[in-house]
Amino acid sequence: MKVSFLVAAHNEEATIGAVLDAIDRLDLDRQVIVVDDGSTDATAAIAEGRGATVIRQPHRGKGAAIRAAIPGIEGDIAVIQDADMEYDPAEVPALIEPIARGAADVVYGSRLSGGRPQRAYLFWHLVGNRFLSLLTNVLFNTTLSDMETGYKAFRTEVLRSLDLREDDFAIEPEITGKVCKRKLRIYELPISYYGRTYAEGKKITWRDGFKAIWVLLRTRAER
Ligand SMILES: Nc1nc2c(ncn2[C@@H]2O[C@H](COP(=O)(O)OP(=O)(O)O)[C@@H](O)[C@H]2O)c(=O)[nH]1
Ligand SMILES: [Mg+2]
Repeated sequence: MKVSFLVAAHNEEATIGAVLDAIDRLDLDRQVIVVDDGSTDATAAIAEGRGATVIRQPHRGKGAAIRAAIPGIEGDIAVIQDADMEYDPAEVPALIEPIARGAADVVYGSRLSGGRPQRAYLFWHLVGNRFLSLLTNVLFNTTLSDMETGYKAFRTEVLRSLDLREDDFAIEPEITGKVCKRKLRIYELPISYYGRTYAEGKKITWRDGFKAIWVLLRTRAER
């Protein structure tokens, strides 16, 4: 089975090389698609130097970047991989295992189910992530612990069929709402989280949290 890594990257020159090197160390048949939208640093050049397929586009956000990667997927399984080393590629083989085995359509790597190293920080992010997961569970009658996680793996056909529209971080609630609505087999398993601070380049903000509420409600209400 081939695995396609979809890497949205905006000004991640400090970490993109380490992320791609970590993917390189995996014993997996794989493809790496980096979407650099409007970085003003060496992100794209570093990714090209590592042999990744690089798509460049004007700055629109993580959602636009993930969507731009989808048409080029060659793998049977697609994994969203952040470019910032908050999520360790060494955990991807475990993440995709339920899909490879045919048990799951979608697997979420959870930072909030315990059992793996988690950086202790950003109290209001934890509250926000718990709240958004609770809202997801109430709206869609499911039991996810971390709907905002950056580690989401899919059977490629499933990802292709989601008809994603969001350009920014709202892609996370849009994906979650749509996979829940489709009654797909969703699994989650614990992953590590090497969280970074805003000073280290984190980009998601409280505004994205409020927008996530709206996108979950809207997705629930759509036909
Ligand atoms: N291409 C692209 N990637 C982005 C953009 N904003 C964030 N990303 C990437 O999305 C990933 C997650 O961003 P981050 O700020 O760490 O958010 P968090 O991990 O959800 O808190 C990282 O790989 C970022 O480089 C963007 O505007 N364009
Ligand atoms: Mg991050």
